[in-house]
This record gives sequence, structure tokens and C-alpha cells, in this order.
Amino acid sequence: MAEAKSEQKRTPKGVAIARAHPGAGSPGGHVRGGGGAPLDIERYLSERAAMVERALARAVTETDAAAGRLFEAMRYSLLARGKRLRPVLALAACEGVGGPLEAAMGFACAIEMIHTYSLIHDDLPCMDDDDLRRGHPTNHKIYGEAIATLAGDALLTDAFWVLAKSAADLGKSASGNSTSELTNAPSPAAMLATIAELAAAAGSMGMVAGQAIDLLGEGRTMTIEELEYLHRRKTGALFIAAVRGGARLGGASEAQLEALEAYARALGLAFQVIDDILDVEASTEQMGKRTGKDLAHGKNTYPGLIGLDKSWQLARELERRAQHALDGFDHRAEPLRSLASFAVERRL
Ligand code: GRG
Repeated sequence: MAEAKSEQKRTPKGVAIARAHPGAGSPGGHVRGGGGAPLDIERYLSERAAMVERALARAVTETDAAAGRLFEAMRYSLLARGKRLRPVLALAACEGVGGPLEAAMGFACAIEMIHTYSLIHDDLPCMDDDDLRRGHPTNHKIYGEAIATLAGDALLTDAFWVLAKSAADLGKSASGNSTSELTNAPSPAAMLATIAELAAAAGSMGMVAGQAIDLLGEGRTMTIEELEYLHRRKTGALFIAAVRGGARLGGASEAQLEALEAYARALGLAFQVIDDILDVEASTEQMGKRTGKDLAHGKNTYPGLIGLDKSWQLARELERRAQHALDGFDHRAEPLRSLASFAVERRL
């Protein structure tokens, strides 16, 4: 898929913040940026997402013509319309602590590749059995189950290749052996810690465990605590890894990492509560994936367990917690503040 195409696609649907629920976030998605200038979050998200998409298109290319269909399948899902929330969060966290964007770009790509793998696998008939994702037929509907499974496997594995390679490239630029002007590249120790946290968040201590708990819990009503436990792993772990990783690569202190973890924990759960609400309130066309499925399949969801009104209250409380966690940060964290509002106010 051409880069220009994916940028164009983003514009019509955009990432506009609709304010259907009063009392949440800042009006019109505009917040105060550095020096008093308003930060246009819609534009910020769109520009950062386009940046990530260009880097992804460069990172995942056909390297073996004999396996051409595999690369086509990987790019089909990876470059389709997605919000790019996790990689944009990683970049915003890096900038939020004063780091250069280039320091976190490879990491941002890796996060989005892992997220895309999880979507491809989640859509398979043996999991959630979906036919629509990111506004297009799911990967296995186009490429078949075997290639779709392999496309997910390759995206997961290649994510760590992309990240490790970016570490090597950044190392070269720091030592003056490249044309890049980056002088404050992340240390090898920061890179290793980031890689370890990302692996833990994606694997059996994080997202995969969450998926297993979800599948094993089907057909039984969970308590609200069990539901939160499940989502902390299935969705939350990757959000935390994105924010902590981006910040660490940008040179964050331990205290900043702790505050940002609290931010990402609240934001990740808010994102999931809204995802459950949108499954009830939004249309398939709006979301680019089938809605109404949770209820039809008797899945454990926030609206199912506590009702829609309480779910909205919870989402807003979580947004408040996320904003509070950023109290000690300056204007450079404005994008992070706006992203927390976006996670709750989004309608896509
Ligand atoms: C199969 C290992 C494995 C894991 C699957 C995260 C996950 C676990 C499955 C995704 C399915 C799902 C509905 C998860 C809950 C919310 C969520 C993560 C939605 C998709 O993320 P968005 O809305 O999607 O950021 P886009 O397409 O915008 O990137």
C-alpha cells in the first residue's frame, strides 16, 4: 500500500474528537500548547500518525520475492487505517520528557507492529472470528488462515528486529558514524530495558495472558475486579510499555517513568471501557470493525457488568486520574494530556 494513500485515507475520517458526552476533556479538542499557542490535537495526531506510517512502510518491505504473499499480508493490515494511538503515545512520551522524536521512532514502529499482529490473530476463526477490521475485510478473509497466522507471527518477530536495528542505528549516530544529527541517543542500558519491558508486555506476562484469560472466561460472568485484571493484561500492558518505553528512550528519570506509568495505566483502562461502550453505541461503519458483537456473544464488558452510565462515569474518572498523573510535567506533556482526553472522547 502506498504511503500517500494511507495519509489520504486518514484525513476524511480523521481523529476528530466528538463531544457527545458533556463534562469530558477540553472543548473542540484544542488545548494550550507551549508558549500559550493552542495545540490542535486532531492535527497533532494526524501528523504523528502519518510519520509513523511512513516509518512502518519503510520498515516492512518485501525482502524475499518467494514469500511475496506473506509481505503483502503483513502490509495489508499494518498500513490499513488505524488510529496509531500506541506509537503516537510512545512519541508523545518521548517528547514529553524533552527527548528527540528519532530516539523513539523505531520503538513506536515496533509497538504498532505488535498491536497489528494481535489484531490479525484476534480476528482468526479460532479466536474472535471477525470479518472486518480497520475498515477492510480481516487478514484471513483475504489471505487465508495460514498466511494470516504467519503474517501475525512475522510482525511480532520483526517488531523486535526493527527495534534492535533502530538501537544499532541510533548508536552509530551517537558515535558520529552516521549522517544523523542525533547526539543524545538512548544508552544501550535504556534500550535493553525497553526491549525487556516490551517483550513482557506483549507475551505471557501481558497481552497474550490477557487474551487467554478472556477466552477461558467465556460463558461465565466475571466480577468487575476480574474484568479489570483481564484488561490490564490484554490492553493495558501495551499502553504502559508504549509510554514508559518512549519516555525512557527520551531520557526520562525514574520518577518520571513512575508518573507516566500511572498515566498509562489509567489511560489504558479508560480506552478499554470506551471500547466496550462503543461496541454498544457506535456503528460498524464508524468503527471500521463489527460492533454489537460483545453483547451478542455474551462477552464480559463494562456496560454489561455495570451499565452504560456507570461505564461513562468510570471512563471519565480514569481520564481524571491520567491527567492528574501528569501534574508534575510541563507544557511538553500537552500532547499526552490531549491524548488522554482523546482516548475517552473518541468515536472511532
Ligand atoms: C491474539 C495474542 C493475541 C492478543 C489479542 C489486544 C488483543 C489481544 C486483541 C484485540 C481485540 C480487541 C477488541 C481488544 C480490545 C481493545 C482494542 C485493543 C482494540 C483495538 O485497538 P485500537 O482501537 O485499533 O487502537 P486500531 O485499529 O485503531 O489500531
